Amino acid sequence: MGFAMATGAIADARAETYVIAIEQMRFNPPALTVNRGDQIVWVNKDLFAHTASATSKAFDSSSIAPNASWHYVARKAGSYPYLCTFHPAMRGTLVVR
Ligand SMILES: [Cu+2]
Repeated sequence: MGFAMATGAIADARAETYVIAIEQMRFNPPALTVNRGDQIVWVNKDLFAHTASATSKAFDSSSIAPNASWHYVARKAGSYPYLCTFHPAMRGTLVVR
């Protein structure tokens, strides 16, 4: 299913929400590809705070408390490596197409 060629307003009309769990010091899934207009929700399932911070500064959740979440709507295509600023070994990549 799906229409790989969908772009622009059509893609927005089909916007989806993706969840990235933050648990056990990892982003799960560590790599995610979405379309422009899609929403990504990072849900912190750990017992301490994390961030989802693009190394390019394109997005930055700032501190996400335990059991809290942060959402972001991807507007610009690109590949965005990100990390947790509190635990820089925690890394993920968001690809927006
Ligand atoms: Cu962290």
